[in-house]
Amino acid sequence: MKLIGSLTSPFVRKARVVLAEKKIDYEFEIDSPWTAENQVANVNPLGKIPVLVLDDNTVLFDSRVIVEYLDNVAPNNKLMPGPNRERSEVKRWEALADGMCDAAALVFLERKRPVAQQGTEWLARQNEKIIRSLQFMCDELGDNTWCMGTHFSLADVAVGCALGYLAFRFPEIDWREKHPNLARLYDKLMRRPAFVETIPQG
Ligand SMILES: N[C@@H](CCC(=O)N[C@@H](CS)C(=O)NCC(=O)O)C(=O)O
Repeated sequence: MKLIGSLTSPFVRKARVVLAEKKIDYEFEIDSPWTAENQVANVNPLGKIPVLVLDDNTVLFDSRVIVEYLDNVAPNNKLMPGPNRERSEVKRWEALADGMCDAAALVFLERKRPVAQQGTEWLARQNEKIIRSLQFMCDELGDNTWCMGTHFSLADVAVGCALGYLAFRFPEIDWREKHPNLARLYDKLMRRPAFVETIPQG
């Protein structure tokens, strides 16, 4: 199978971390919808990454669909629990982490526009989503070892990718200082090869 994506996207990182945690071989094709002459829209009409191309050329997107597929394609190192209630909790963590990344990516893009054209209220609205999400993550994690308690899961992968993206693009948001338990979680994740090998760069 082939994964299409960039070295900076937190959604692509989530898919790459899951591929590594599950020890699944894949080809990584670097492409980004923000580069000239990119081919992303040829495989995903939404023009977004990541995209997973299966061996029979079936195309999967978005990242949540991809990681759920990957978790089920190999029985080892399960990242999503079977029971409905726990599974929904993991998916809620993932929705929260992804939603925080959506807001952060919107801020990043808006800030690239000329200052006079930037929507101040709209930027503040996105920033509030980020700040609230961090607080929610902090409260829910508490003193637990992992997001779901004692078991490492997709929730930790998603949260780790979101925190890593903030650290990469928004060093001024000091979530480490404000939320030491999130820093502890991220540091623990950064001891895993899957996270070390996918640190955002570019
Ligand atoms: N919900 C999607 C979000 C993917 C996404 O927004 N990817 C960004 C890169 S970080 C992208 O491709 N943006 C291009 C665009 O919005 O046109 C997923 O989880 O895969």
